Amino acid sequence: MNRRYLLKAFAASAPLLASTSLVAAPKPNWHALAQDVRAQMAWAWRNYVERCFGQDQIKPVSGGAEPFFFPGGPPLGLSIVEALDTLYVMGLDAEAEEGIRWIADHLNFDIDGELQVFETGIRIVGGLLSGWHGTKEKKLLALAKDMADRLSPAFTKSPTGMPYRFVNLRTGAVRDPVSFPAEIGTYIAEWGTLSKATGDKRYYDMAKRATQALFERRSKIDLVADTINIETGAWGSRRASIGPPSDSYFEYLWDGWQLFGDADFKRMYDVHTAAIVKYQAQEMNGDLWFPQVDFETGQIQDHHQSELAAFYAGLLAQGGDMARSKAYLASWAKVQAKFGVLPEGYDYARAVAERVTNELRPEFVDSCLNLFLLEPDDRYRELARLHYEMMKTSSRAAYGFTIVDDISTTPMKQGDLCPGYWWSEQMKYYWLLFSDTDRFDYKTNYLSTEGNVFVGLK
Ligand code: DMJ
Repeated sequence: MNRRYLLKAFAASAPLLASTSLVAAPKPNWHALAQDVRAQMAWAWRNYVERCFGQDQIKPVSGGAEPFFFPGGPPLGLSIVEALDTLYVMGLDAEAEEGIRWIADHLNFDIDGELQVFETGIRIVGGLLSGWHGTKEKKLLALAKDMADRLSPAFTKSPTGMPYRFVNLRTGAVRDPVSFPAEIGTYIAEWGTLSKATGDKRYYDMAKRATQALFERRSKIDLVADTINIETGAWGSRRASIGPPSDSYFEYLWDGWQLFGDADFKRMYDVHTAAIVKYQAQEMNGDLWFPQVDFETGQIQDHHQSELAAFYAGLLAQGGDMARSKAYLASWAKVQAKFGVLPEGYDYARAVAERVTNELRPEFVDSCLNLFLLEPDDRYRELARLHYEMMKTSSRAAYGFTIVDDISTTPMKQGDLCPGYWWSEQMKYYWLLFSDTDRFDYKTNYLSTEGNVFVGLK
């Protein structure tokens, strides 16, 4: 499928969400599409195994590898850990088995090196937990616990309970007290699941305390700024944003409620959401956006919208605000229609891409899936189908799928990296949207911010 055709298809798709009636279009064969997604996953996996099995990330253009955690140090098989539950839910059992074998034989966290607590939590602890949930392989749970234990000093050594950003896996030495909401409040799903699995409540309490410590420091208008010193509690910026580096903090407030029924999380979610809707929601040219605002006055600072913020459409839906959820997804659908591939950054006031890269991002499809799970409507599948077809056009390379360095050129200029989350996120989202697989419970489920399934694999 060529780019011009896809752009036309995108343009036709944008009003779909806004209109109440569906445009009569030939109905795609969703199950055939799902098989295509599965085949692409199997192909990419084989390339990864043959080229750089065990390395953190493949470079799909050159066939090389790129570390994620320790430049020059040991890899942690990040792509394997991220892929596990995706392989499982797709029924790629031999591949999942291959991954588990590598993990059992090679993964050892007794390393004299420091890791970023947030990324390690959502990717490694989360990936191992979802792999364990799917396969019941005990070694995966043991490794998840081992890693969470090694990350714990970041929380326990902090005077406020908000974690330091880095910790040495062997010595427990901590570093960097200047942190961000996502790096402080994105633990309850992984740490809480670990508490449930091990019967040790310490993990849950640690994650909850960190979240509450941040929430308690919110401004009088119930917003948080995006930088804070975790030792002193002093804010380091005035910028409130639903995008990075705050994004998944809001997501995990809802998740603490959804996964564990903890009303404290629901209250925190409600308080922040009311403030975000009041001070940040902005309608412009018939679209809905969420600008950055001053966290104490609510005054708009800029109209930049990070692609990563597209997850918020799904979160609004989960929280029950279907109208704003659909409006926000429709705003992003229009940007897709305009560019084909979403740019990393978009200024909605000027209608220009401020950052023309695309880091092979999953957030838009994440929202399509979250809406589809609540309201199984082919419109969400259709938006995801366009996203998928365009990914194949712009990102497919010799040995897998890659980031795009410039979406504004024809053809788009490819980079050379498949980020770890690609294995855990969009491939799984496409599959779940198109396949109706019986390995997934479409009614009762939970997917983390990294797309890791902690509830719902069958
Ligand atoms: C993922 O690592 C997670 O979704 C995280 O919360 C932010 N986004 C990246 C992928 O874009």
